[in-house]
Amino acid sequence: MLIKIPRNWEIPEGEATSETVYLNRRRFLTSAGIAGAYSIALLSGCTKLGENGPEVKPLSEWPLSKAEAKVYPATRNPEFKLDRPLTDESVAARFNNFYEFSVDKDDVYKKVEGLSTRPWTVEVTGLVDKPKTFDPDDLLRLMPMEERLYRLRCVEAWAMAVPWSGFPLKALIDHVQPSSKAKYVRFVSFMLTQGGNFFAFRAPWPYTEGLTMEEAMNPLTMMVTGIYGHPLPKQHGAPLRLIVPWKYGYKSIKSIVKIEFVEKQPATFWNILSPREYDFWANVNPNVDHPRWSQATERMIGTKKRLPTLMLNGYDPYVAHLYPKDQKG
Ligand SMILES: Nc1nc2c(c(=O)[nH]1)N[C@H]1C(S)=C(S)[C@@H](COP(=O)(O)O)O[C@H]1N2
Ligand SMILES: [Mo]
Repeated sequence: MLIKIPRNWEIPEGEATSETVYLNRRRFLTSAGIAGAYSIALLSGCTKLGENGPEVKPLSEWPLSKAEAKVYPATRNPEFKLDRPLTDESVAARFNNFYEFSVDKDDVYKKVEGLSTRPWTVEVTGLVDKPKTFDPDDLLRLMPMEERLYRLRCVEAWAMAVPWSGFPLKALIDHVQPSSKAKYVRFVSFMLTQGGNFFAFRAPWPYTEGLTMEEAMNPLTMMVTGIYGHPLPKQHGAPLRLIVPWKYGYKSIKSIVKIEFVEKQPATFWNILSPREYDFWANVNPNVDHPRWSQATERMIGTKKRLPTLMLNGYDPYVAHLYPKDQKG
């Protein structure tokens, strides 16, 4: 029997605080999007996919390119220790924010299949002396690859802890030699025409993000090509994404095609959509609530556990000096 279930009922506890509630209530969902969202709600209401649902193909079963076979698994950097258990690979793989594909989280891993991640190019350009376009496999050969255990905190008050493989963004920045005029770095994801098979909602696509030069050069800031000792699967942002562990997850842009060095603070995806809710800084701060929910605690996905939110997601020894007090959140 088909019953119209209010969408919030099937959102797991802790995820009723959706980044997209704003969008759902306002003008951004296309009428097709609304119909689509309702049928997805009904389906998942019955079969309960997602976070605790059927397995995905384990990463160890995916084929590797020659360059990938040489670097995975990358050596773990012992400096980055966790205060909590790692999230299971299959839990993280079935609970994703990737709005190019879906406004839900539990079906992203299926919807990304149509995205073609090979061949792929990453253009590094703008105010740099040596602009260059990279094949992601070249980066594996050129860059100092390592593994780090990081916490990732979404602005929606859920969190995970995973091993990322990649290299410090600084290593890439050194390679292209920015001019002294460069004050910000702008990151751009692929255009929807390149594989977005579900036009989730009208928005300022492609997804874009930005950091100050100082944030980009901080040793914590990583360009990520892998997870759990294997190349990134598409739902986590293959072939190359950003990870900025002290900021809310929306800064950690996936499937990057362009990195541009610019003079002015760039416009960014969520900040354009809802500046009051998603600021440019997005620094994790338990004391600054989102206008629609508290940020004091977070739920570890795959568990019912809530943990206290850590200032700057627990990375304040590395980055607190970057911010005046009032800019932390
Ligand atoms: N291109 C792109 N990047 C993105 C997003 C997105 O919708 N599109 N969502 C962001 C958000 S809100 C979060 S919380 C993280 C989630 O990363 P994960 O699915 O690998 O856990 O990706 C970020 N990067
Ligand atoms: Mo997020």
